Amino acid sequence: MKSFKQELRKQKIHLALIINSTLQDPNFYYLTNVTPENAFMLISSKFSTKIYCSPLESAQLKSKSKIKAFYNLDKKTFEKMIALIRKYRIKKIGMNLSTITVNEFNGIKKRIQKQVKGIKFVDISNLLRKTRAIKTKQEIKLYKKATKITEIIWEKTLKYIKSKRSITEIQVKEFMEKEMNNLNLTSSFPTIVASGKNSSIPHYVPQKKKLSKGFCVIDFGINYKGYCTDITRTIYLGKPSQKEIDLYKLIFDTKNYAASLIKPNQFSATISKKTRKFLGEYDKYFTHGLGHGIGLEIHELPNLKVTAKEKFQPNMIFTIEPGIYIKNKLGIRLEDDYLLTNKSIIQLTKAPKNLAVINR
Ligand SMILES: [Mn+2]
Repeated sequence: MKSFKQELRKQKIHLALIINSTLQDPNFYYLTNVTPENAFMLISSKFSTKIYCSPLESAQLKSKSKIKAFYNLDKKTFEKMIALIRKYRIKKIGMNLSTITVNEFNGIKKRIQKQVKGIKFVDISNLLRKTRAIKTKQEIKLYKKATKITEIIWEKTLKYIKSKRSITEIQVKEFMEKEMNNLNLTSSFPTIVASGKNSSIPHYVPQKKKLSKGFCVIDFGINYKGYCTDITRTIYLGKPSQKEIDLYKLIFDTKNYAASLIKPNQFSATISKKTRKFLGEYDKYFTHGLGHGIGLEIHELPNLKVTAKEKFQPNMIFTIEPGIYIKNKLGIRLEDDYLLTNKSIIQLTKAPKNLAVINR
């Protein structure tokens, strides 16, 4: 909240209007620690933050939130907001245009502009994204725990696959999600289990189909107290050739190489370009970005790709996930979660150096 307000001041935005309505804005939770279903929040450097939501929700939410000014969302709310806008001479309102429908935005804008002549609206989606990209101490602590749990789930999954003579992709996915549920957690996105030729499809949807011989790519993450983890492990069923072992090693080394380059103030695009060079002739089989920030959403800033504009900054948490995909043949991807401090890069999860081989 503090750094968000600072940014608002810098950009001379007198009021931010954060709304949970048809679409939920993750920034509502980020700024308040609660997620009312239907609510809006007024944030300004000129007065203390106010939340308007249903009285059915407010009593319970108030005890969980740092914000104590909860008001009923009713017919009078709009008039109250107009009164505040007038009282504090607000000229510019910031709204997150990434999490509001076009109709809702146009409706609000029209209603306010009718009452307050000349008032301007600006999009603050990027400002919010930039604020969220820099994690707080509390968020970092939470991520250390979340990534540990993610690795424990992976270890259990590997044991489970080893223990079964024959098993389907869906069964692996279901096992993982059951393990998450046992811990009162959910997956941060649909778990990917792609075996054999299917491993060459980066966003493959697991099928009721027995794990075939060859590489098997498993990409998953958990949602821990609102925060997403995201890791990928590649294992091998059967007996890998030396060439296949070498390809796994190439991806492992590529991930380490990328991590070794990342330092505060480095351009993200430069890291991606250098890493692609490292892959040499296999660059053409690396068909997606190098990684992405993680947080309340599974894809946040920074973007790790050749077209990214941003620089790395201390306290960013992101994934590095090189992969190669050879159509109808094989796919290999390794993905770990990293924290950049002002001194060094800390690997929060650790993909194994040696390819895990399951005899079949
Ligand atoms: Mn990812």
